[in-house]
Amino acid sequence: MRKKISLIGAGQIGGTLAHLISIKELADVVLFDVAEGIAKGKALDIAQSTAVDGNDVNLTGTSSYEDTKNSDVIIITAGVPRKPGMSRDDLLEINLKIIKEVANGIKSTSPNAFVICITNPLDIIVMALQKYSGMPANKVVGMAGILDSSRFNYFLSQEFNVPVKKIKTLVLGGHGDTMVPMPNRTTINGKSLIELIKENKITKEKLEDIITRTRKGGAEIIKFLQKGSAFYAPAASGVEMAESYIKNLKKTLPCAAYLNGEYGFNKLYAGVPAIIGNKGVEKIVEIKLDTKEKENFEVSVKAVKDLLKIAIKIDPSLAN
Ligand code: TXD
Repeated sequence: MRKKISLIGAGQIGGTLAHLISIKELADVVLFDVAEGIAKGKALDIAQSTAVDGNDVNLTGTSSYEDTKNSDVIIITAGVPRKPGMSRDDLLEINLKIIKEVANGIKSTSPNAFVICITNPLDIIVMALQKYSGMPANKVVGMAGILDSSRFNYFLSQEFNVPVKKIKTLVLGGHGDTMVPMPNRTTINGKSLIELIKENKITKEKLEDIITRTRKGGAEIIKFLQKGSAFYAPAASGVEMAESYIKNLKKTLPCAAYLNGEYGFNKLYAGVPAIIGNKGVEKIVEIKLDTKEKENFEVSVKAVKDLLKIAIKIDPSLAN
């Protein structure tokens, strides 16, 4: 029987997710949105595109959680993006409310689903989603690391004029300005960036510029678009996680996962490499960090903890 993926939020990322999933014939898709017409309209449009390509999947749109029942995977993009004049705290407050509603909608209808959260501010929203839903922490993850790593990869491929496939990158930490791109773990044609600096193939300054551009990768796109934020690469990243789960590929993917002692942190979500297979997050891969990497990772986790404090002020139940 074909798998079922429900997409909570049928906006820019939700629509693109639906399209990619149908092209890959990964699963039947239910597009859910409070704006029912958007969900139904996009589902119908993409369903018609399957007839061009001959792809064998069903797509439906809905605003009823009943229709998402028994999903194998749920990908959440429901939320409000930041508008001019809005503070990050305003966004946090609104999206916390939305995520609570979503958690209530999915926990009884799809208790066994693998849940991928994309809504920002990512690390806190995924933590809140796990708490509100009470679903097992290994089945609730956040998407950010694949996107951040792919941005780092792409910028390096442009700089070195090397195909993206020949580059391996890793970005750890929270999804924000403090994310931690890892030059020590990055290789181009098998050679580490550190070696390439020694060989004068790239200067330290240029590499710093690329790291800064990676950290601000989302903002660069928002500035171009004027309205809304990136959606193609975020959707592709979400699909990679869903595919690894559905096909039990056991890929090691950087994602916001629940830490229970790993990396020295407890009961908190942060961006780390995790093996995703048909049991969800099957293992968190603990790579040995050098002093500088550890320091940067701790700064990033501290930013997540600070935002969590604000979230707890908004909703004290998140403290438990
Ligand atoms: O790396 C990452 N994690 C991210 C995250 C990268 C890019 C964007 N990221 C965040 O994803 C972004 O800041 C937003 O919080 C989400 C979704 O981004 P998208 O671009 O898809 O936003 P849209 O187009 O505004 O779509 C959001 C949809 C919209 O159709 C609303 O009607 C719907 O969410 N919405 C809801 N759906 C269901 N239930 C409720 N309560 C609800 N409220 C709004």
